[in-house]
Amino acid sequence: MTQTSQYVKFFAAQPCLPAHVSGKPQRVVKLTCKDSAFFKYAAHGLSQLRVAGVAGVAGVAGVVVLIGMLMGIPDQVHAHAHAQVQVQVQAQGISSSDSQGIQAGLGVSHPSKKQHPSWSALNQHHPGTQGKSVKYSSKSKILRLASFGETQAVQALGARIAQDQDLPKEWVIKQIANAHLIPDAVQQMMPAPTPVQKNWHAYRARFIEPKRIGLGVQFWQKNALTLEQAERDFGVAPEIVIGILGVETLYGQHMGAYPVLDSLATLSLSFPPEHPRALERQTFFQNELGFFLKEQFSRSPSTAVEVLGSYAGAMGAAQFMPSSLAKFAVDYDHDGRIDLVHSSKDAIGSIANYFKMFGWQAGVPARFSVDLNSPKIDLEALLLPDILPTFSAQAFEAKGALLSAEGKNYAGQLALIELQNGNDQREYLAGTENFYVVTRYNWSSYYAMAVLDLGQAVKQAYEQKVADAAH
Ligand SMILES: [Ca+2]
Repeated sequence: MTQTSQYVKFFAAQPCLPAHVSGKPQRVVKLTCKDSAFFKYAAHGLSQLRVAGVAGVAGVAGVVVLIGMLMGIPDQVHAHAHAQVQVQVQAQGISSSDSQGIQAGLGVSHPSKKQHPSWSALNQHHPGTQGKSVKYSSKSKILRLASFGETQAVQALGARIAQDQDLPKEWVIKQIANAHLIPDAVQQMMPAPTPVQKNWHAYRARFIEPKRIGLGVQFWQKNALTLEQAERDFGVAPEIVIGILGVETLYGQHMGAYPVLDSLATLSLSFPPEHPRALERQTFFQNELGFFLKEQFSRSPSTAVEVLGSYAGAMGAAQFMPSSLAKFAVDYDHDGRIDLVHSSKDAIGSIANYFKMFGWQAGVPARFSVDLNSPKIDLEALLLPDILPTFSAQAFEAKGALLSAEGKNYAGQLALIELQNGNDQREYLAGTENFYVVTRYNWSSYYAMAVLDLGQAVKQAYEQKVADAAH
């Protein structure tokens, strides 16, 4: 594959055209490209538009059609389809097997590249770059450099955010100018010097272990009523919520020690240009900074506290980014405010609501086992859409992926999920539309597998404990 992937700005030639593909609400976005190239995947991160997935992108003669499942997103959001889109262009076709670069770029199936707290020790203090003016906040031990000040870049960013979020421009600029650069946040965004080989077994072992299972059982016992209520309200089973909370923050025990304003300002203004998707990521964080400031502005100054989170600005037990907080978080303990840091109920309800909004189907499995030991196996075709559910059970089997009896009866679309194990044998499974929903929380099939496996392990241990107590 070519290493010279480049970034080209696209503008939607037409606003999103509503379309219906395979019975699900989908949108087709047609984009015109100035470069003739082959596209496999594109457009994760339309700035205002949340593309839940992109599939079957066929690039010919400079036109790319993106089919994004935009689940649970209000219609008016689509009006922003003309927003600037950054699309990763690969000058060559890339097969699934050597698509590491693309996967890393997309954050799909490549957890080691994920800018996600699960993949880094959040609370570690990396001195990293030495700064002249070093500051420690009262609550955070994270190294911070001098504040940004009212530079031209700060003023331009502040003006844009003020407009996007309908906030007073002077106030926004002041907030950003007073934010401090966190060298570690920049460092965390840097691509790994040598690609890390993906290893599902190693990844799994970090999360599915006795301590995390035991604490999950305790969390379940303590929050059983809320978890049951969330299942009734949103159709999301307790073990799914538990799996997310366990993988994200050890049930709220590691929520991050980075001042969120500083992290987001740092990544909005000083994103490392070496990153293969620097422009897109920087735009993403600028957007998140806007949502964060909007939320801060809504608080009265007396209740405004320094919010801590991950180096990427994810907050609370559920590690919601500010835009997710604005769109999906709920006040589930009904105390009049959303608090994902101190309220387990708000965290549980918000996670369940997030899943529901992304199309979670109650009672439907997230995955099936699959047997690829068939002479007609067409692995390349099966892996092409990556984690996006694309094949009916029949189409899946026609391509040589044989399903369990339960899988054969599945009425939705499936994706073949490939899990690498270093140099050992790869593993495969059939991911359903619900599997895909789990990856909307974090765009990685390894992440989704860990969430599901941890939830399952906690559920078993919890049910055993309940059964033991009954005797
Ligand atoms: Ca609340």
